[in-house]
Amino acid sequence: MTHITFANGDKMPMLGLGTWKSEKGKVFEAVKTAIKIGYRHVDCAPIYGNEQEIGEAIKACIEEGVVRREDLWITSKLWNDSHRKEDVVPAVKNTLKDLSLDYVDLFLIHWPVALKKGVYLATSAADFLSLAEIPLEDTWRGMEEVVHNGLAKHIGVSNFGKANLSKLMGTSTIKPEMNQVETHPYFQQNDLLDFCGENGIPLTAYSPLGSSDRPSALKADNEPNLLEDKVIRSIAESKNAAPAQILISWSLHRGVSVIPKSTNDQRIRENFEARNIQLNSEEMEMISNLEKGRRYLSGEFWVFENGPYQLKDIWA
Ligand code: NDP
Ligand code: 1BO
Repeated sequence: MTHITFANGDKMPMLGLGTWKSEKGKVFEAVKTAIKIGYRHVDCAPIYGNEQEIGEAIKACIEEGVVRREDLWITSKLWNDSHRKEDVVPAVKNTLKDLSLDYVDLFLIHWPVALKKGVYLATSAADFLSLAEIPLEDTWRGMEEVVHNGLAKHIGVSNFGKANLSKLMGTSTIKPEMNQVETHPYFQQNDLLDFCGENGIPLTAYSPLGSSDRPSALKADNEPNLLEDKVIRSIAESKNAAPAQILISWSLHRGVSVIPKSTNDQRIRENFEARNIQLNSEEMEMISNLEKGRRYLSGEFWVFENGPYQLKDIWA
């Protein structure tokens, strides 16, 4: 399977380019390289601070005749400070301006966490709005308007567990069409994958390689390194492949879209070539046995003393 097909027939390429931490000054070339070698899916977000440069790269590729807009799948996300229903359409319009696009293919609620307007990352409990003040259902009404206004073809969520997803499925006229979450062999999310499958919601895997370039403030001590895992490395060696390719291929074999980030020309190519790697059932099982219940992005940065969010609610 190379694409996820939505109910209206639109097809999202399962392998895309991630852009969190892709630095300004580098991301233009990274996106251009990726599109030139065949990537047709780019994952973006305003919080990544680089949508303008990504937009320039997309524009350059279209102007050079490398690709047509309709052949690209561009995802972006609603930042947490724009969860009020009336803030959602203006937020996507800002993203579209930065990306120099008329529409995005997919627009996601980035987190089930609301921040006060203008807050980038929280530094105290006072920066938050609780879900009682802005229910996710209200934010979703704003997301539906985004589709009705032709600003996004599809809408979905990110970092949602079953309970938060269920809140939206009960009341919405457009159901969430994607859940983008952390998943890799150390954190497989099989329960969520099954739940989403039963409800026709595909998953996209973020941090599929272990997100080793995260800021140190978001890292725990002695984190296990996925790319160094002995089983992953031995399967990679047996196929003359790179460990990253095995991780990407494993996700594709599970039917989960995957968006590895790189700004390195060679690794962008290497990751794209993972489409061609076959894993047999024995190899899939060896990788499935690596489960450690280990999130790299713990979400602890949303938890403050006397704040309205606890991890159990965020991941519910
Ligand atoms: P990844 O797991 O994609 O890892 C990125 C790191 O892996 C970088 O250091 C990169 O370095 C390195 N890398 C890339 N390719 C290879 C390779 N072939 N071999 C060895 N190392 C490699 O981490 P991310 O956290 O960035 O996740 C991917 C994307 O998912 C993000 O960029 C973002 O688009 C999305 N995301 C969404 C989140 C959400 O809340 N919705 C949260 C986190 C991520 P280099 O660039 O030098 O190649
Ligand atoms: C706060 C981290 C967001 C990555 O998508």
